[in-house]
Formats: sequence, structure tokens, C-alpha cells
Amino acid sequence: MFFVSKRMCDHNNAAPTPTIMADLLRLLLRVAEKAADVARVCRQEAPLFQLLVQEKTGDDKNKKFVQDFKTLADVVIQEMIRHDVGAQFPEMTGFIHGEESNKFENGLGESVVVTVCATEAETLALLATVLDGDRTAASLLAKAIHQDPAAVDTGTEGLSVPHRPSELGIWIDPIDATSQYIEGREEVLEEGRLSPSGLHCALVLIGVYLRSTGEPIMGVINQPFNHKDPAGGGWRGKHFWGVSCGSVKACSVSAPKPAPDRGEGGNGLSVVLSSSEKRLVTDALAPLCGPGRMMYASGAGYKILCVIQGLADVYVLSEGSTFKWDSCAPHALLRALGGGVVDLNKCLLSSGGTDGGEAQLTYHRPLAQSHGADRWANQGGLVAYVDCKSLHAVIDTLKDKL
Ligand code: 2IP
Ligand code: CA
Repeated sequence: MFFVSKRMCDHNNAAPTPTIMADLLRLLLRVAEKAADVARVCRQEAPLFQLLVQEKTGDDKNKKFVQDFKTLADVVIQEMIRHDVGAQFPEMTGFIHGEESNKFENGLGESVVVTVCATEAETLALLATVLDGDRTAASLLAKAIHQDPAAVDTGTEGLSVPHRPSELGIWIDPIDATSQYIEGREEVLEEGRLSPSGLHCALVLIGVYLRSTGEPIMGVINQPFNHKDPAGGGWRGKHFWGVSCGSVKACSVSAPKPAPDRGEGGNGLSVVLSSSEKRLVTDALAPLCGPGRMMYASGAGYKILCVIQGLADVYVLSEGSTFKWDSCAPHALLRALGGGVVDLNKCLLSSGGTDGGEAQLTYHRPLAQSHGADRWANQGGLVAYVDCKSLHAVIDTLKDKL
């Protein structure tokens, strides 16, 4: 890990202070931990859980699902993050985007805009209106939202990046892999192995990007259901973070070992895919992968996390079924490790060999001629990688086949 620039100056004035990025990272780790707590509380309390599920409609619907879930937990978590970040960095208000619309319907068909209020009592009262007057459920939620989580030890003191909060935007996915979160299957994770589905695929994702270029520069991932407390204290989470801005690269995870040689005797590339990936793609990639090294897993965020952790060399997706909120945070971690997330179609169309530079996904511009959530789709599909050699191998293989 290394840091640049030690300029000291005022928070809102022309030049940035070196501590701002460390402050922002600490805040994001804290709110992500609070978000994970809300996610856990919502699963633990049966009456609360029943009330969480709501169907998406119209332009907000993710087309990939026959039935998508919109949960109150999603909305509450997103608004809590928006509230806490806006309170400490008012310059960022208006540039904190999330997957969910905060309009919620209660059982009486009344529409309520869910926000986090100044006090726990006010938030409780507002939530009770969405929960059909269920004050027990509302108070459990309000308590989790307004709690002060234990400080997260980041080891980021002195982290310095030459940007002001007014230059940054945020993408939040309050709970990625909602279907796994709802289904709630409990898996014991094996060290060094990818586990395809279950609660551990559900992630809180918070990514920071530069408003001018759309480059992802900071990411926080919280995995609320990483393991069970052996002493019977319930689920425990795990967090991951990364910063990548110019020459400043720092990450809580160390870079995985380089992908194995793909020559004779090599193990082949390990690839993680969506279970709905096209046959054309799986058939084309199969010869690149060694036995058992083509894997499937749920959750766009979880699949990128597998690449970050070295559990797979690449994540390949040929469809535009992920969104900016799915990829921004883990993309920042991959950049911190020297890798990235590229637009697959752009790479396939580029005539020269790609170093991934030109085709990196960006986060600041909506797609013209699209509506609702689709405006923020990663339309050309994607490849997530740490080692450029793995990216080249995938692009060379898919070039004439898609
Ligand atoms: C989903 C979720 C899905 C993923 C989809 C995302 O986000 O991560 O699991 O599909 O692309 O948009 P798949 O698992 O097939 O890769 P959410 O759960 O937040 O809607
Ligand atoms: Ca998502």
C-alpha cells in the first residue's frame, strides 16, 4: 500500500485535504456495517421479514427476473447511507445514487416516501406507516438505522487522494443478490473455494466515482452473512475496501497470485459465470478452462468479489443484465489490485489488442434512449479481471464467436 500527496488545507476550499478520502472511506465502512446490521435484523425477525418483499413494476423492474424483489430493507439501507453520507459531506448530496426508488406502498395502498429522519422516534413513526402500523417491526428497524456501530478498523490513516467531495459521486446497491437474501440458504464457506449460492452472496456495495470521468476510485463491500459466530451469537460479516486514484492504490485484500500459465500442463483459466449465461459463451470458454474451473455463482457483486479474492481469474457476462450499482464498488477494488472491469462488447469490437484501458466501465453517464433502471445498465456485458493476461485470453477466445 502506498499513498501520495500530503498537502494540508481546508475541507471546502480549492485544494483538498489529505484526510478527506480517509474520512470518507471510514464513513463508508461504518455505514456499510450499519447496513449489514439492518440486513441481519430483517432476516432475524420473522414478522419483519414477511413485510419486506415487494414486487418491482414498470421501468424499475429488472427484466432478468420473472419476479423481482423490492424490499423495505433495500430502501431503508439505501436511504440510511444517503442520509449519513449527506450529513458529513453535504457537497455530495444530489450525487448519491442507488438501485431503489424510495417510494414505498403500504398495505393500504398508500404511497410513502421512505427517508431517514433526524431522530429514531421520527423514523419509527414514518416506518410504522409503511408497516401498516406495526410498531414492533418499525422500532426494530429504526433502532438498527440509528445505532452507532462499533468503529471499523481501517488502517487507512494518511490515505490521500487529490479530490474534493464536490468532485465525487456514489453508487449504492443496498443488497445485491436479493434473491439469495430472501431465500436465505445457509452455507459454511470453505477457505479458498467459491460457493455458488446462499446467504453469503448477498452484499452491501458502496462505490465512489469521479463525476468528471466516471472512473471508480473507492469501493466498500460488506458481506453481512460471512460466517456464524461459533459461540451462538448469530451471523457475522466481513468487509473489503479499495482505493484507486492515479498512483494511489490501496486495498484491504492482497492481490491474488497471477493466473496460471495457460500452456501445456497449465491448469487453465478459472471463470465464474451467471447460471443464465448463453450456451454460445460457455461452449466457447470451455476449452480455456481446466476441469472444474468453469464455475457458476449468484450475485453480480459476489462474482466480482470472487475475482478480487482470487477464487476465479475472470467473471464474464455477455448480457447487459448488471447495473452501475452492481459493479462500481467491486470495480474500484479490482483497479486497486491492478485489474478492472471492461465492457465486453467494446473489447470485442476494438481492432487492436486491449490493455483494458479504453474499455473500462464508467459510472457518470446514463444510456441515451433507455428508461428507468435500464439507463444505468452495463449494456455491453463485462469482463472482471485482476491479471490483464486473463482478459486477453477471454477476448481472443470470444472474438469471432459472439
Ligand atoms: C442482481 C443480482 C443477480 C444478478 C443481476 C444483478 O442484483 O446480483 O444475482 O444476476 O445481474 O443485477 P446473476 O446472479 O444471474 O448474475 P439485485 O439482486 O440487487 O437485483
Ligand atoms: Ca444488484
